[in-house]
Amino acid sequence: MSTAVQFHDQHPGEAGPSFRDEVIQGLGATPKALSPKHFYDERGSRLFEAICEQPEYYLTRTEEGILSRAADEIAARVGPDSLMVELGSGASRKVRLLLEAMRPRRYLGMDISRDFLLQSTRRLAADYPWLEVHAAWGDFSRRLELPPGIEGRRVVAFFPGSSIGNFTPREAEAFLARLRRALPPGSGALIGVDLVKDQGILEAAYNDAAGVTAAFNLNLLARMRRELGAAVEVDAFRHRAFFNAPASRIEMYLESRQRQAITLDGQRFAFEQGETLHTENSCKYSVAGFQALAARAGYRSRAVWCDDEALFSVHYLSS
Ligand code: AVJ
Repeated sequence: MSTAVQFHDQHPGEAGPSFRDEVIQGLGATPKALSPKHFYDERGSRLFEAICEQPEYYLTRTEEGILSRAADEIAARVGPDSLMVELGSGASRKVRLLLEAMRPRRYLGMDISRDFLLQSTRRLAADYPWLEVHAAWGDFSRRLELPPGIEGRRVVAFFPGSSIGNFTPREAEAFLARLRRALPPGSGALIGVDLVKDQGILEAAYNDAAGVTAAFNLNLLARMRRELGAAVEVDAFRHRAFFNAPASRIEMYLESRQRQAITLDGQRFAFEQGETLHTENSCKYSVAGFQALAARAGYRSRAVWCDDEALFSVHYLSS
């Protein structure tokens, strides 16, 4: 097998995921809000990797521990000769914990951050010469279909990191139903889901002492300036993250320190002092709550693995 990565554009003919349009729409909305998918330009993807290393951010290391320990069991459920599709593959780090045990035939990484995706999948292909590696650049919230020429009898979608928490429960259910229809019947899904827990632990994970999460959040404004030429005073905003217990989610905001405006394409978006731009929801589930959601989406829950402290869960579902 060559170490070349086969590249696929999921939105051919389009200008790329529409950051500009969505910023104009989101800043014009009441209340102001923007999808967290826009965090992940190259710099944002790197900052996210740094978040994963912070001592307060228990999610990554806990999930990695679960995957390492369950790799053989997961492999037994999925079976050999599979196609593994990773949604939001980022640095393609977690899949490495499964590859030797699972021995899939093909790996397809899907991500919105083009250069980051290419670098990561190239490294993966170099490190696993027996694996056929594909990279699909796109926004999987808009397009989930497998690129042409990639099929597999046994397909498993790998959606780690609790990225599914970025959807509201309603959206997550619709997304899983769409995923089920996009893949051949009998396909599996291996999904990492962060669990509800003590509010202090949750809030610390999104307010790390080193300020990496703050930098990640504020990078959204810097990205507007870099990529769109927006006039925006990044330092005039502050990072906010807290647990909304009734909604069972962490909410992140950029809060304006003063009365000011962001200008983009001749349009002026005014902020009052204290006014916020909502940038992320990160929903937290109980094991049973997530299994019920998956069932509503037409999936059967086949197995679930957790760490000893019940911080995080990994679910194996099949259609
Ligand atoms: C990638 C969506 C799982 O919600 O924990 C980390 C993103 N935001 N710190 C999360 C994130 C702030 C992360 N997910």
